[in-house]
Amino acid sequence: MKATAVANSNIALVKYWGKRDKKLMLPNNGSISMTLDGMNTKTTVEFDPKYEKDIVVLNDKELTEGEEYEEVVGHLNLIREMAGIQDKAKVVSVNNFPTAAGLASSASGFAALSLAGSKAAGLELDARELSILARRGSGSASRSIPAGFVEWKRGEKEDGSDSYAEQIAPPDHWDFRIVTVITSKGEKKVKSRAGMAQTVATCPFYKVWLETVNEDLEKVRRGILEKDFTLVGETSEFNCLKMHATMITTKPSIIYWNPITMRVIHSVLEWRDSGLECYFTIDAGPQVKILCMEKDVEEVKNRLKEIGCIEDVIVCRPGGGARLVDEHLF
Ligand code: 2P0
Repeated sequence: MKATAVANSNIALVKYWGKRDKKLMLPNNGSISMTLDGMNTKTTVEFDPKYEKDIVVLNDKELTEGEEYEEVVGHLNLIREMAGIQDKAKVVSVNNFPTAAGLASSASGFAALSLAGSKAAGLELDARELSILARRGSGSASRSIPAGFVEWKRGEKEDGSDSYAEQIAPPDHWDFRIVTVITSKGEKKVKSRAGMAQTVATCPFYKVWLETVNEDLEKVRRGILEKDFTLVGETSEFNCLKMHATMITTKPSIIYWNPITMRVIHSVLEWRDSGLECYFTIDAGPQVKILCMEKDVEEVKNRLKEIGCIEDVIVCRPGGGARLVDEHLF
């Protein structure tokens, strides 16, 4: 009744922004992402009657209460319900990237917890069922189950059975890279979950987001399959700007960018004008993710050094999907 899984994080090229069902974590729109090689969460889960309550240890720190603890216990409850078991569990989880870096860990975290937890509970879920289970923990986690380039379908059904992520292309399909630029290590003020709910409730432009996102999905999907970097880059950057336009125009306004974020945005635009083809995307935080081809990674890194004030730079290639491993954490 013990299992360990590793899952990589992911970055969206077409963003998930807004829910149609908060309990089932059903999105208002589909999204496309790249699974990130090397940025992962490793999680061991053991169900055993010897545990009197659920024990949760994240990055060497035991949680006993609070939002994060309740979210993990909620997910364990889902797994227990599916497996028809009552035992409490011990969960130990570590990220190999600094959580303080302001990079999403809920995607890799709930993907790893879903795979390790379901296996430890005796369930044998297929990739679709695992993606649906991961989605219940955090929407973007559904996309961390498959490898490479991934699409999470919006789905139509009210029970969410058709809202899961599938691979568009495997990791070795394309030498596309994402260079994450850490502009601030501080905690962000508004979490994605609250930010998207506020956008749906108050942004006058949110309907335009929904009207135009399917076009972006079609272009990015086609661009990935045809390895058309210009199409993927232009569409992803524009999709990111549309999402941020909806964030900025909620009440109260949510502005995730800091002055360094702006400097990197302007730099990418200048570099592109000068012939270095790269694009940017930004999530619910101040970090900038630069999209480029492998051949240009060194040049992008060199130019970033000239900007100064940047905390850190992480280069990722397309990564593998969630997988079980033999070495447990306890
Ligand atoms: C994305 N984000 O597609 C978008 C872009 C943030 C901006 O998915 O409430 O942590 O747990 O489903 O998955 C972050 O949202 O939110 C996210 P919940 P989640 O990557």
